[in-house]
Amino acid sequence: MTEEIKPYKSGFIALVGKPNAGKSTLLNQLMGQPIAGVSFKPQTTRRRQLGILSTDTYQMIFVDTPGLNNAKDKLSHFINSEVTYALQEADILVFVADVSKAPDALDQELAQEIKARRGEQKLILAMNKVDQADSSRFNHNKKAFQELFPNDPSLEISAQTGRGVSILIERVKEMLPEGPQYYPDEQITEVFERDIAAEMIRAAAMANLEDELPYSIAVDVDEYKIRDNDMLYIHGTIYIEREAQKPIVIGRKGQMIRKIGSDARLAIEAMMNQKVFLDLKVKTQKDWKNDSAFLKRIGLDGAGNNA
Ligand SMILES: Nc1nc2c(ncn2[C@@H]2O[C@H](COP(=O)(O)OP(=O)(O)OP(=O)(O)O)[C@@H](O)[C@H]2O)c(=O)[nH]1
Ligand SMILES: [Mg+2]
Repeated sequence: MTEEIKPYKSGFIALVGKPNAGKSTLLNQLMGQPIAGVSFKPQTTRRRQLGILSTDTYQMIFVDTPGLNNAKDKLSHFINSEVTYALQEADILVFVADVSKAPDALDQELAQEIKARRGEQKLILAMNKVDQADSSRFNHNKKAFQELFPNDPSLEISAQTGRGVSILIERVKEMLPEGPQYYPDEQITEVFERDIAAEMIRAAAMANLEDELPYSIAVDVDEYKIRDNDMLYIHGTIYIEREAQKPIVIGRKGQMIRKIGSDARLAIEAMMNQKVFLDLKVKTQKDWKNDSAFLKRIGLDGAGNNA
């Protein structure tokens, strides 16, 4: 008797949705470990990042994307092109919705855009943050989101607690097309650890700084190495747009930069499972959001080329 051999399945699954919906939190939950920067402020993610889940029978390549925005600078142009690229490449779309709030104009715009561009792609509506929403509002919001995607399956999840996430994986598995194993078993992302460290420093800065300042920040890791004592030594530079922003990032007697540094260090230590020494500096880079050479240097230019 011959045993039936099931074909290997694989595919790209884009996590899309409004800024702050919980896409990166979901990516970390799907992977069972933190690989993407998360903060409570919108627009934390600026570029695409893969989370690769491999088994003997399938490989799911989740693509975390930045939330779309409508600003006009070169950085925003890059961010939006990252989303477009992920949408084009994906076999399956997971629309992450924050159901603690009703869908707004941006949700509708995104839903329209997806409807217009989507060909054969399957879609799952992942109604996120169900741990948070109170039940009466939640039912109302849930229905409103389902009306945006009337013909697609939906499910409730909490990216934070993990509720519903294994069901999401099951659904994705059913939808996954036959395909090759694109990445080796042990590879979990395509981004270098030092780039993830930079994202975690930026997420910590975003979480600690108020108002619009977080959007003026870029982070570059200029040194990343293991020292003799087995300590990971990281030197990062926080770039701001204007000199006047410097004292805010540094804070009174350096309090702010120390807090950012210690939050970021804890996040990187959790990711790397290793002791980290983190040294941070603050520099001004005038109007960097429109400076092509600078954007290229820190990896925020050239959509589609950095996979
Ligand atoms: N209560 C609750 N909070 C959540 C959940 N998922 C995400 N959050 C929080 O929502 C905020 C935004 O999460 P992110 O994962 O950074 O959101 P994102 O969609 O990646 O945001 P951008 O990168 O800005 O597009 C963070 O404060 C998360 O802790 C959830 O299931 N429940
Ligand atoms: Mg994100």
